[in-house]
Amino acid sequence: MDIKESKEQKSKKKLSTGMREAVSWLAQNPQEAALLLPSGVKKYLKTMGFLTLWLAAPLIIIMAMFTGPASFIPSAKPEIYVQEKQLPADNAKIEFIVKFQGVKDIIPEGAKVNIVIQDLNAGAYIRFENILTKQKPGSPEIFQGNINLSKEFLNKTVNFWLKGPVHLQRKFENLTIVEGQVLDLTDKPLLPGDVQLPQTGSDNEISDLDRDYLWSLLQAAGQRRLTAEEIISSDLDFDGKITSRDMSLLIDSGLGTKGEE
Ligand SMILES: [Ca+2]
Ligand SMILES: [Ca+2]
Repeated sequence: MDIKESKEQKSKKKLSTGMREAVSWLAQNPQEAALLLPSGVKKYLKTMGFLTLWLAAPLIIIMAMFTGPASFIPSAKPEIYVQEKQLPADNAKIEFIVKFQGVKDIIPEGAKVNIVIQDLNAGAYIRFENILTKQKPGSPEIFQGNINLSKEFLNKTVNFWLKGPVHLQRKFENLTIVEGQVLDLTDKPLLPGDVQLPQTGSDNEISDLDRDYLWSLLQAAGQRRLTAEEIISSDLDFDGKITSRDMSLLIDSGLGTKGEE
């Protein structure tokens, strides 16, 4: 009994030693080991390797997006960059300058205007809304802006309408817009006083309604803090406040004055 057991133990020992040696040889000689593997096993290992790679790659990318450095996430381009990139080939970038009567302070935010251009021969119209203009350094009343104008309106006789946020509309007749030339509209300043009424907005006329609403805001400004909407609606000199200066500008423009149609 003892002898039999000891024989079995001996053969087990021999087998396990042999296995250990074989495994260690395979580990040290991977190229020879690969040659010894049956082709089915090799194919299986290859497939598993590919699968792991393809499954892991998207997972690694997703993890990097959430945990990696901020630079990995594509950053939003500034608006102006996008606008210039998207300028179609048949458009021209036209720079214009405009005069807002009564502006005295430095206005970093700029002011927005609406523009309509009509080709007098073809009859075609084009409209631009909320075009941002920026104050020119050293000239508080002069603001500069750009429009991406279809080339069909260049070198033609056009009518040009311009309206400021709280200003009467101006009409510039028989203009010719030339690419590369600044369109100077400062000879007819935009007159302030057509305030944005809470219900009806502006109507291209300076009336009692504009004056009364501005007056009510002047009174309210002494009692409470005005809302941003209230200030924007009637801030005729863009200084961020409703003061008696805004009322003076409205009166100077003239009660009953209408914008040019
Ligand atoms: Ca009005
Ligand atoms: Ca003001």
